[in-house]
Amino acid sequence: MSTLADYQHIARGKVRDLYEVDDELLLFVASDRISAYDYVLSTPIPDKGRILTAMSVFWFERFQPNHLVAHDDSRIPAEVKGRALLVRKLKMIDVECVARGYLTGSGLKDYQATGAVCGVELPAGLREADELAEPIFTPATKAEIGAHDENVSFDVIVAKHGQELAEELRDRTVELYRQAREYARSRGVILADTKFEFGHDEQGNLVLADEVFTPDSSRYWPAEGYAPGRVQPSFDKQFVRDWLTANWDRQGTPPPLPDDVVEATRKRYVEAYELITGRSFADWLG
Ligand code: PZK
Repeated sequence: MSTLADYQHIARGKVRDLYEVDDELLLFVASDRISAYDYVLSTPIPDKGRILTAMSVFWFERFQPNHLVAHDDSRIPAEVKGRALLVRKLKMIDVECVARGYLTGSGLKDYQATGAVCGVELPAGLREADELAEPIFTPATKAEIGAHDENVSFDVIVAKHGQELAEELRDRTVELYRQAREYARSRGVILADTKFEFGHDEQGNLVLADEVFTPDSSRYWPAEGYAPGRVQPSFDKQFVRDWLTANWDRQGTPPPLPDDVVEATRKRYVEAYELITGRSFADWLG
């Protein structure tokens, strides 16, 4: 058996942490923390870390090669079992690889300002949440803590990483997105966009890393009620957003969430997991 204190903490994200296990392996740990309106809320959502981990595992099983080594293993400390992944240490490529099939968020903002997203020209007249004729690659570069990732054109990725790798990142990103979107659609969910990180292994293979197709790395919308021209409800966070909109003036830090909002949101994450994977969350080893 192992304990988290055995491992050196090497990185902290908004809602997840990374530890070093040995020369070859890292421990990727998802917390129950939730972010909304750019804040990490003071109230955790019970089981969120386990649900997103289970969802990532479901998708990793479908897309190779990836960094996942094990999720049920004696090297995973008991205190994080079910919400931690043992992953292969990679040489990470510092590009946020985003695919978009629908126009929203920073993509919509850039389109409204310039008619293009990351250098990809789009037809005139598109509205919030419109589906694009073809999914597009809209890379971003990691910002300083507290700032938003910066959308950049494909040419910026070419300049930094060369034509061959840039094309490989683009093609892998768009193909992964196409496949997952088609699958999600068959389950009644719109996968609007998604973000990946890739790295190289010792043999030089381009390997999928980070978390994949979780609601923290992707926008999921219920297909029922989809209506372009307005902001779509988030599959997972809508109760939180609605409550914060009604109960917080967006000055200072957000207030703690009431129990009913926490419970409804937890239920939404379980529903998303079960709907998308066809698996029961009760069967996920905790
Ligand atoms: C790695 N991050 C981002 C993720 C955090 C930060 N397989 C890998 N090999 C080497 N490095 C990374 C990975 C992965 N995945 C990922 N930073 C480094 C990150 C989770 C929590 F704090």
